[in-house]
Amino acid sequence: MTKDAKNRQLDQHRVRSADAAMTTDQGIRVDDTDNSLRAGTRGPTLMEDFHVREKLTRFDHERIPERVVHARGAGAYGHFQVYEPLAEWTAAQFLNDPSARTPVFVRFSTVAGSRGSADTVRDVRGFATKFFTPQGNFDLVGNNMPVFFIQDGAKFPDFVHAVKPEPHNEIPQAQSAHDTFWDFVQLQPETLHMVMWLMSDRAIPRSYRMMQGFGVHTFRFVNAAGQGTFVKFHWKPLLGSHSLVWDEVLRIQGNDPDFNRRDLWEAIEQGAFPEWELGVQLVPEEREHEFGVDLLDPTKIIPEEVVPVRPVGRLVLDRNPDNFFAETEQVAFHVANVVPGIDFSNDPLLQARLFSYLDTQLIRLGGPNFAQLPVNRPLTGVHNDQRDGYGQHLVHTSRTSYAPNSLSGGCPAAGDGYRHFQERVDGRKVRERSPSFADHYSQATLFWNSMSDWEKQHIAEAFLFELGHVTQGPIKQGVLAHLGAIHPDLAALVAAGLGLAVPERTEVHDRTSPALSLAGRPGTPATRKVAVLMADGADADAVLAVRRRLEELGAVCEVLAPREGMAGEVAVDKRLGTAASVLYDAVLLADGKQLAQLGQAVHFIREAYKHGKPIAAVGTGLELLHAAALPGDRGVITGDPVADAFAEAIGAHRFYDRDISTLAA
Ligand code: HDE
Repeated sequence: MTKDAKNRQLDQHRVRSADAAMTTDQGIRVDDTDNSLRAGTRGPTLMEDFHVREKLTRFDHERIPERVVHARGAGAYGHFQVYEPLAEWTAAQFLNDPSARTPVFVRFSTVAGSRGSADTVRDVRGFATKFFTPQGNFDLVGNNMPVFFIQDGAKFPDFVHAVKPEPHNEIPQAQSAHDTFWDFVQLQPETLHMVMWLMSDRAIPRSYRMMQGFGVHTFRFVNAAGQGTFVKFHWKPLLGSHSLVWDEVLRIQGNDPDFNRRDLWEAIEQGAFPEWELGVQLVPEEREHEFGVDLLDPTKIIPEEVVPVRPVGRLVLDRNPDNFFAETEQVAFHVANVVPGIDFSNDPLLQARLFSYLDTQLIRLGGPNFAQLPVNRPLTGVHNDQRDGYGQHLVHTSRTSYAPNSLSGGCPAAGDGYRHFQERVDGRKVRERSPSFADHYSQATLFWNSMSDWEKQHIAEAFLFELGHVTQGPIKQGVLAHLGAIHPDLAALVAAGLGLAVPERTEVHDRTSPALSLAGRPGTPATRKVAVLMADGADADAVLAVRRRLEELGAVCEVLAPREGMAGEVAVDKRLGTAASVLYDAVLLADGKQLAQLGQAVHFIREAYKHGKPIAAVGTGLELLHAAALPGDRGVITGDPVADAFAEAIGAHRFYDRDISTLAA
């Protein structure tokens, strides 16, 4: 791996004490760390035991406040490279030099859960990128959905309080399926478009590596001539956008609460570096009002079919952090970290964020010097007259800490420094929303209209699950009334499941935006996990031939057998009882003689089938397939040659159109 500047900078801070003799924090060698100093072997412990006191004090102070939102996350280093200079729109240096690799740190996260909550909950995912550019740090602090729940940052504490565990009993953890969230939704209909995304499979991504990212707000590019262009940022994963299914999610939470974190970690360790393409939607200032929505309203998109997403660069994540706390926990993103050439819009949600992130870092990281932490340090060096504070690591040697000064040169402000876009602002001070923010339904309808049949079914089922956990009838009724205004079909499906009256039919538009659907997205078997079910009697040659082909295409195969060790001549990776079908993307059945008798193996296959996963059988694996008595054969590959058809099916991800109504598994 190439050592970029950020790596070199971090190298200076890495501490590897494995072989060194133990010392206290003061550097004094420790003779014994297992026994405290006491008066006699059975006597009281002595205050003068400075080593044990220090050790316990340090332990007592290990925790810092978790993030108020996005507490649960996973990060990685990598680099970004622009394809072509974007000088026409932005002066940002890292967006104008195709030969430069800009180091990045990315942190993915869920929003609602605590730091130790499960990864695969129904939630929005954070997708925050810190670019260490030659002009300082640029943070693109986005999500995996292109809109947000509220239009004004003033509502953020209310929204977060509503979705978080309820205050009296702190239940439920990392779930929106409870009264306070849905109460907020029914009373605050600006949430509805985002709620449609949240009820869709976008909220349960298969992998951080397989989800889109969005800057959400409209930002502004500014070119060297000071000319502004509105811009919306998009990340598109090269592995395609894919999701889990809800029943699977519930089971993964028990089997592997670290499912997404582990997936990212393992892919990078195995050299399968995840990649995204950065895209921009560009809107010249004079076209601002052409789209029927207000570009400052963060609950709206500009459909890609209206303003295409122009691919501008590539992000690669190629290195795991060395220390979770030092890097992933202490990374401090801030929407206001922008470089010359990138500026804000007046989106009232974005404007509130400009205050909140700095404020939160002060309490979370214990004072104003958090930018000195290795993961946060810009590559440019920092020169100013800001001084002191908790945790000051720098030894400023100059006699002066003010500007201007005549004693030591000071730090003159540079003429070519960051210049805010000179937008003309003129208005009365009001606490009012613009009437152009008033429509809360038409894009929720657009989202519903754009879904395939199976996506619609998943959305309706998600509403049923969520509202099924709401205890107050009027809240369900309130939500249902809104669903009626989004689409009568959706309202009818949900009303039927809840046993409630269908709201009166309203007229809705029939526009679509095909880019919103996850259906039919091209896929690849690369990095997909395939469970190979084997036992002693399997035809090893047939299995290995398929396995070889899948691995050539980048898939990861794990051999599962009734016990660890060897299955015939093939090494076993895991005991069947330790694994679960929900942790794999596809199943290859390689033995039927022993496994067909094993309930665990039969359950494994039936569950994989229920979750739409490709299944292939070779040799006596056909007997196992037979024993599983699946109700259909969509995505079940048995004919010869198996390998390529299986690989294609894995790339297609899931067979959502299977009839699973008779499967109890
Ligand atoms: Fe955040 N958000 N947010 N947010 N947000 C935080 O900052 C906040 C919003 C997002 O991996 C906090 O360091 C306000 C939108 C991500 O470290 C906090 C408002 C979007 C992350 C905060 C919003 C985001 C955060 C918590 C409404 C998508 C995790 C800890 C005005 C575009 C970054 C922290 C990481 C984190 C405030 C709305 C994305 C409290 C006040 C919209 C990805 O400052």
